[in-house]
Amino acid sequence: MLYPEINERRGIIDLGGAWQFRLDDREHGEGFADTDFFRGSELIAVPASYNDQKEDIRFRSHCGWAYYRRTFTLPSYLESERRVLRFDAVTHNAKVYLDGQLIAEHTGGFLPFEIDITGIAAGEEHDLIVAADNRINHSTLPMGNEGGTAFFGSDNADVPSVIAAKKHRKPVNLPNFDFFNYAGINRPVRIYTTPKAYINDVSLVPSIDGKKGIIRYEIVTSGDGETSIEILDEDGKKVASGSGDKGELVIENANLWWPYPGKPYLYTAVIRHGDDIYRLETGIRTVEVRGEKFLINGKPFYFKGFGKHEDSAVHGRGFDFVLDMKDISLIHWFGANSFRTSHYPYAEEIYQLCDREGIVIIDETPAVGIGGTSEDIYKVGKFQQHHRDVIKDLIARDKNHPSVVMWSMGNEPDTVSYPDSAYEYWHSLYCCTKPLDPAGRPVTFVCCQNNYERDRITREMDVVCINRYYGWYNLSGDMEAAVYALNLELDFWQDIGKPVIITEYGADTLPGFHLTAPEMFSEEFQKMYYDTLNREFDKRSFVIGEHPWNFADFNTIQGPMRADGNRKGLLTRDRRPKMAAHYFRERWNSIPDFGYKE
Ligand code: BDP
Repeated sequence: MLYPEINERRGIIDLGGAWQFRLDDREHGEGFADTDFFRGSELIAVPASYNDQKEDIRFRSHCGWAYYRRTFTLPSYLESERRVLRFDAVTHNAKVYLDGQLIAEHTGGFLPFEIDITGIAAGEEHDLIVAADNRINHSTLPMGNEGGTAFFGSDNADVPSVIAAKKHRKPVNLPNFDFFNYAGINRPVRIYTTPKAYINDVSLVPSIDGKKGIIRYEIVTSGDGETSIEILDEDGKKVASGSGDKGELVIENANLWWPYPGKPYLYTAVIRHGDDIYRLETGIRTVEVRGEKFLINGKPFYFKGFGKHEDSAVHGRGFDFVLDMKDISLIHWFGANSFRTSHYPYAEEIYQLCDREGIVIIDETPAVGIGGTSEDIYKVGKFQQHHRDVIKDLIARDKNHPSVVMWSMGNEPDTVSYPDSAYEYWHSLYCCTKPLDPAGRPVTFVCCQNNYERDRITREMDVVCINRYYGWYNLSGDMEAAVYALNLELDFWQDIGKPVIITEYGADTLPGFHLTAPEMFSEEFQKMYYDTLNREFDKRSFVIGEHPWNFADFNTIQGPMRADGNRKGLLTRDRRPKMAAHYFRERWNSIPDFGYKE
């Protein structure tokens, strides 16, 4: 799906601002149909999560539908244009009503959906209502822990009074994941226009042949017209062109896209169909897994970076472009080169920034928390088709970004309780993910600390991505034992012969808590923890990346294991460095992006 663009033939109307808003505790009663429904409403900012915008606990603890409403008038000069209403993300499930009619339903809270509204009159006022459902369960991604406990919850005791109280509880969301279940219209809502015959989709697949850059293209259009494509260099000079909806373009002496501090060179593809025009930035670079290496443009790359979150004060998980800009600046400050969109697809704007700033992305689906049941989740869960749809939509959205180098199908599913079911599930998902990407990027999923001998599927991924908490959740505080255990496990992975990225490791740390003898939660411990483990990773040539968990502190559900959220950030939630941030800055600035461990 193409990102909306303003140009000589396309326009955008932004529907952000203060919307009317009401929480509704009823099962989707379509309560808004009653004329009084919005009379008791409040105002809420769009785009943003609704949870932290008000001083009322109901906004944080809400479980169910929330309704948004606004009116808008389409300018009459748009009469002859095709008009599309686009939601970048409504979390998690959405229903959209225009002038009282249900015009769309969408499942999943982190990817865009759009509705052609050319049929509605220009020059007149229209009534738009969006219902957003934040409930999570065994059919949603991320997954809720139906009838169980929240991640790190304590109410799982076999105590009759607790069991009875749980039955009396009013509906609550029990996330089987460790981040706050921020909800609502989290990303922009826009109407964009195109001519009636238009460009629907574009795929650009780069490759390199000696000094030549090659771009294979495919353009999907609707309506009559001539289709063409031109490639412009950074000075606006045409370097290749083609016509028709498919073909191959050759750029002599091509400039390649390199991660920063190399130059992330971007060409602009100018696509035309009939009267329509669309411009897409594109980079020429290749990605390949060979033996124990991950190659970008044929050279072995070392991932220095983070697991992240879209999370900030007040906005929650709402789109925050200033924060994105700041985070990119901090990534450069660290001397890092990459991050994973843990644990869901991020807003499109940050991928565009990464294309320009030369930051490498591992792009993850919202499939987090698959498990948490006493029965086989792959048999009792009803998430399978949705998981496939989400992968398809994620790749369709992000396939053209040079910054995206690998797809992560999910984070920390249960792969050991029922290893055969897990194998069948993830193996078949892997097989159907591969062909969806015209560029054939590597595919992985991220495995939790588990019985790696029993886990049959992690070892089959193109890159083995493992989250490991030796010294924190395991062998807590005992770094000597942690190192011993880590090495036993690394010996196992060495024999597998694939590249391994440590996609998470970390220690909760309270900023300003200092100790002379480093113990858990102190800034000294966090630094010592990382330094100790990094020394071991450095000895292993097949460990091709380190992503500490987490870039910054982030919000979670309340619970006995979380005081004001997850504190494993190298930065505080407001982006101030802890001691370990300075440590990583020094380390990463002395590690090359390419050829480390050669
Ligand atoms: C891992 C999860 C991550 C958590 C982290 C932690 O992938 O989402 O936040 O552990 O516990 O299990 O800090």
